[in-house]
Amino acid sequence: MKILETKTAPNPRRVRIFLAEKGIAVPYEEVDIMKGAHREPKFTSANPMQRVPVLILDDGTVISESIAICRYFEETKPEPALFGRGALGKAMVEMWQRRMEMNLLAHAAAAFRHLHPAAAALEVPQIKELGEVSKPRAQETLRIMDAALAKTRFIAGEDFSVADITALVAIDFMRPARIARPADLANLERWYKEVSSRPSAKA
Ligand SMILES: N[C@@H](CCC(=O)N[C@@H](CS)C(=O)NCC(=O)O)C(=O)O
Repeated sequence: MKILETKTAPNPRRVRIFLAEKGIAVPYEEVDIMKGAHREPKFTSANPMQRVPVLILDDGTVISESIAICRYFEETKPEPALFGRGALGKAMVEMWQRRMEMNLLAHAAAAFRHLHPAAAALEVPQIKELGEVSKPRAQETLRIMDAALAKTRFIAGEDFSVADITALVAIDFMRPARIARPADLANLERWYKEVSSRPSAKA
């Protein structure tokens, strides 16, 4: 088993944090997406979407998409549960995970991909307006998170979950994406301090 990833990219970091929380060690193989290694035939035959991360099982089965990879490991090692417990808990995690992915990580990624000179080879063409419009949308999601975090310790409730992982990775990626984090979101800051001080955040 191995994971093809790019150490500096946000989506692989989601999987690394998830595995660190689970206490699972998987060998990683670096793919330099900035040099286009993910567009080579060998990588493309594993993942035609040409994206990292990719999990390759011992029998050659390929799983791509960060959350699909995380779900695989949730099933093989259920504790600690990171996708919630029971009907309500699982639904809450799913809801927040999707919100964090679609309304925070996707906007941070769009701002980076459409505005940052380093992403010019990845995003062709770069559309400046798409990048700019993503910034206030990401900030709006932070405000929604702040209101939720006034009531709960973690984003989907009282337990740390994959939704927190996606949110943490997205917020950290706002730095290279050059999206400012509003200073007046006290609940968000309290949560950010706690989740970023977990040992897994360094994975
Ligand atoms: N939906 C995918 C997104 C994966 C993704 O966008 N990966 C980026 C790195 S964070 C990538 O491989 N980019 C290469 C490219 O854009 O050409 C997932 O959740 O894993």
